[in-house]
Amino acid sequence: MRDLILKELKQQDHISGEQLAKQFNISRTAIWKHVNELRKMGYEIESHPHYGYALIKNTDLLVPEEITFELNTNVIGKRILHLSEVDSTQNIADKLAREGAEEGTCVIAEKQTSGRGRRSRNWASPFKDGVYISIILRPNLKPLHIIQIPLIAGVALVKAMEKTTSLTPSIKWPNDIFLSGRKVAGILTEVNCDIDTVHYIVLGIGINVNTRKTALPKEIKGTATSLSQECGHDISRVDFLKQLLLELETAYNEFVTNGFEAIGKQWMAYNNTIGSNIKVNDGQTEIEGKALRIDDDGFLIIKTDDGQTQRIISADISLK
Ligand code: BT5
Repeated sequence: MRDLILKELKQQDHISGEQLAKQFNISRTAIWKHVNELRKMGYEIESHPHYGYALIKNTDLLVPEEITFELNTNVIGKRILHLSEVDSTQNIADKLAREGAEEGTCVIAEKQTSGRGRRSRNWASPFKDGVYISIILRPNLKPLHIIQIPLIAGVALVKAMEKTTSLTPSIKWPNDIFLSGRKVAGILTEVNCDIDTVHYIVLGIGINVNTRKTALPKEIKGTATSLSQECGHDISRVDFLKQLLLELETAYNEFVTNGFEAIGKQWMAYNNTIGSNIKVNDGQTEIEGKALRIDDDGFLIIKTDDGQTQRIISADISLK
C-alpha cells in the first residue's frame, strides 16, 4: 500500500487524503499513517489543508521504493532488502541465499560496521556516503571460472560510473576500480560450492560515491577516492545504483547467454593492468613481472622478471 501511495504522490503535483483514501479504499487515517512512514524514510511530504499531500523531495536513502521505481531489470534488484546498519551485507545475503533466496536478490546497507574485502580485510563503509551492496547470483558455472564474476562486475561498475558521471574509471585485475590512480570501488566474490558445482555466489560491491576523505580511516586516505571527490560535486546514489543494477544485469545476461568472450573484450578495453609492470602477491610470495593478457578463463598471464610465463589465479596486484 505504501508503495502505491508513493507512486501516486510521485505522479501528482498534489493529492488530497480523501482522494487517496477513496482510490485505495482505506481510511484517511490509514493514508496519514502511510504518509508518516514515508516521511520517516526520508521523503519530504507537505500537507496543505486545501491541496492535500505533495511530495517535495525524494529520500536519498537507498530504499527499495526508490531503487525499484522504474528500474528496468528483470532479475537483478527485483527483491531488495534495505538496512540502515549491518555488520556486513555479505552475511545477510549469504543467509538469504542458504535459505533459497532467488537470483538477483540484493542486500543494501547505509552503513557497515564490519564491511569486508578479500582475505578478511576491512572495507570502510561510512553512513550514507557510499553504496554497499551484496547480490545473490546462481550461475551455471564451474568453480574454476568464478574469477569471471568480478571481471563482469568490474565492467558493469565502470559503465555505470561513465553513464552517471563524466569520469573515466579503469579496472585493476581482478577486483578494483580506480580513478586518478586511487581506489573508488572494490568487488568481493564469495562462493558456496562443492568440487564441481557452484551453488550460489554472493557478489559484494562497495563504492565510494559521496565519501569525503574525513570519513575514511587514515590508512587509506591517500589511496582511496570517491566519485564526488573526483567530480567536485555530490552524485545521486539512487541514480548511480539503478544504473549499476542495469549494467550488471546486461553484462551478466551477456555472460550467461554467450559466455565470457565478449565481456572479456570489454574488460580489456577498461583495464589498467595489461601492459603494466606489476607486483603479484598471493599472500605467501611476491613476484614481479609484466602483465601480458587475461586468458579465455579470465586468469592473468604475466611474464616474470626472470623470463617465465605464469598464470595468476588469485592474488593482489600492485602496479609499479
Ligand atoms: C575489496 O577487497 O576491494 C572488496 C570490497 C567489497 C566491499 C563490499 S561492500 C558490500 C559488501 N559487503 C561487505 O562486507 N563487503 C562487500 P580488497 O581487494 O581486499 O580491498 C580491501 C582494501 O581496500 C583494504 O585493505 C583497504 O586497503 C582498502 N579499502 C578499504 N576500504 C576502502 C574504501 N572505502 N575505499 C577504498 N579503499 C578501501
